Amino acid sequence: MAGNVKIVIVGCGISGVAAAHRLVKAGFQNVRILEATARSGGRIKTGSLGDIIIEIGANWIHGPCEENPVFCLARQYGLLDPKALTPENQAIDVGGHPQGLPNFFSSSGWKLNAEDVFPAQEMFAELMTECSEFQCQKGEPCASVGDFIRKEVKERAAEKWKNINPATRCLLQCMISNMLKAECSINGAHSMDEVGLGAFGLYKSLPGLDCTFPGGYEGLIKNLMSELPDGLVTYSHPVQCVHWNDAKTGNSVMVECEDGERITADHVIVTVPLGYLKKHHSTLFHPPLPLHKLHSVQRMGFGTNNKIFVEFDAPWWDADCEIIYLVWEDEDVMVDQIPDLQRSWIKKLFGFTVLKPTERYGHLLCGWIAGHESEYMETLSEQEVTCEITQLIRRFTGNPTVTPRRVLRSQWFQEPWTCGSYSHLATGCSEQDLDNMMEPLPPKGSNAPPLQVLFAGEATHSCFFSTVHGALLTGWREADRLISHYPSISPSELSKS
Ligand code: 6YU
Repeated sequence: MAGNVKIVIVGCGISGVAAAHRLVKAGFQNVRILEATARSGGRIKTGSLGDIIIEIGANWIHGPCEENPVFCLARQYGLLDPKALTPENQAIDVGGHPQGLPNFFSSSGWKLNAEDVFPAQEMFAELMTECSEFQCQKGEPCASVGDFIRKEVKERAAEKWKNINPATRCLLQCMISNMLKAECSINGAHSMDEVGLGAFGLYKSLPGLDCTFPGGYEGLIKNLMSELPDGLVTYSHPVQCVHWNDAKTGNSVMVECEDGERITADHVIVTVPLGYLKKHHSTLFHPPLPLHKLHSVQRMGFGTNNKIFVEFDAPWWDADCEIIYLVWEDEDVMVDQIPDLQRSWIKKLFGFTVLKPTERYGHLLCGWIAGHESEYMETLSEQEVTCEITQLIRRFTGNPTVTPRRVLRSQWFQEPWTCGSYSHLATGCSEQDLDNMMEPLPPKGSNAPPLQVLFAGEATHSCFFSTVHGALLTGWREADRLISHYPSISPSELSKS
């Protein structure tokens, strides 16, 4: 029975691979993935800088613990360093925010004392926790996280920082701007003014100190793919339109590819990124998406977060430093948007993470830049980006001769099959939008054959959106939806896999 059911999966990122893996294991033999690019992995993309392995896309396993399926698979495939496997590592709970020993540099070329900026960090952390709690309380006081942070810092600083001298208070507000920019990178948003306060708490972090894949994140994809039948994926085969609810094709769905090929299937699982969906929904589905689903696609946020790798011959940061923050001393207004994009886009880069261990990575930093400033950066030549980065570092270190050896940046906004980095819940979003995102077509209440088109991908997970584990779980979710739709698959057929 399962062998006769034809399933097409659009997209070979982790959600598409996970769906195929689950279906094949359950005995479905007629599964095919159509992928627009020449590779699998999507936003999991491992690259290199000389001999050094770097991640162009997803970086960490967020919350590596028993509940995290990416951690469990990576452990099973032997892809992690021993430290990440320890119970101590799995028990550390950082609430999904950047950790690590920091260095702070200011735009006038001074290294700042951590104690001097600590009151700003402490207040910001307290406010971020409060932001996550509105979901339970309802009746949030502002529409966006950015508005709430600014309003609360102004009020609380008047009381809490009243004995701090004006120059230091000004610096603390500049530090708040820096942390807002860091949040833009974490949330994949242009500005925290665009991230909804009421729905902010829907995102759930898992315990465990974030860890990386020493041999590259793509090792996860390669291992999963090695357990799939050869030829299951057709590469460089973009899907142009999914025809559903078409009386002419009976109960089937018809997938029209860019090269003109037409493939009929009983079910199609669409895993394209939300950025792509926002741009192409009107041509990707025929008939168009139902209005409630379309409005959720439009309401949900999908922004850009890029990396700029910068390699040096020698470090200018402390030996134990894990994260470098760049604090602009003219930003006491607590903003995360740069008005003069063309001249000052680099101000959006909030800082660098230091790649460790040094024996593996040398003196390599990863800079983080989100938003429209990041999208503008993508339009510049590598030489222009290198020049800006060099000037930035010379300014913040006060060292006019420090020169990067190599620079390499990601360009996720220009990636035609992704159109950005990952999703967030924008202002006006609620739990209902995530429910709408994952709802199959035809929608509930229709008399048409059910489960014609199913939706997976990070932007369809109710609490782990924007992550690899979220995306993987949505692939499994949609595979399970189909598996339970065919209860006649006998246990013996299941055990054959
Ligand atoms: C994580 C991390 N990480 C950094 C950067 C990026 C992302 N993420 P895919 O896009 O993979 O697959 C779809 C496929 O469809 C693709 O191959 C297309 O080519 C194809 N396609 C499109 N159109 C098609 C068509 N028409 N026909 C055929 N095929 C088509 N996640 O866990 N750890 O460190 C990071 C990071 C720079 C860009 C990340 C990270 C996000 C993940 O990469 C991403 O979710 C999944 O890979 C998506 O898989 P997929 O299958 O859905 O799509 C408090 C709070 C705040 C909330 N946020 C906190 C979490 C922060 C998230 N962290 C991100 C940080 C980094 C650094």
